[in-house]
Amino acid sequence: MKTIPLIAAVAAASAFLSATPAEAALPAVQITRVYYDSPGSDRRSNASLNGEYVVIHNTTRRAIDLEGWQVRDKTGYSYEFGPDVILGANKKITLRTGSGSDGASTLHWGRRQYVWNNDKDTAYVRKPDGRLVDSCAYNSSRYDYKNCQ
Ligand SMILES: [Ca+2]
Ligand SMILES: [Ca+2]
Repeated sequence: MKTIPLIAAVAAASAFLSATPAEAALPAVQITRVYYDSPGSDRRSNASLNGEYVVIHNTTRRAIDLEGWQVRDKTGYSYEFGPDVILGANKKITLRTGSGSDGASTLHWGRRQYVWNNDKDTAYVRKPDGRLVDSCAYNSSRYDYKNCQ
């Protein structure tokens, strides 16, 4: 019977998929928040620029090397992670728009202008080869931030 191997393969595949139904659909590295309207008046002070940020979460159980990965907005402004940026297992990193000291959980884009529009925009995370890892779109000026996923 030639159909038996095929049936066995389908059964094995569905058993694999049902093992992690929720996780399978979500990217390993996720944008979990875009804080796009920083607190107070937008006067472009460094503190105000740093009140704008995105949070990126490594949802996996292994560390991920982010070197060369990029964060972009809808317009195409882009931030590239430098060398030695390792996002640990189940760790989050915050990318702030302004300048400051980078650390294990906070990085700075170094911009003098806002990047995340106060009404609508989309944050993207891409691998060095351009492959899309995750995106987070928002379209409301009623709120100051969007939680994604
Ligand atoms: Ca504001
Ligand atoms: Ca923008």
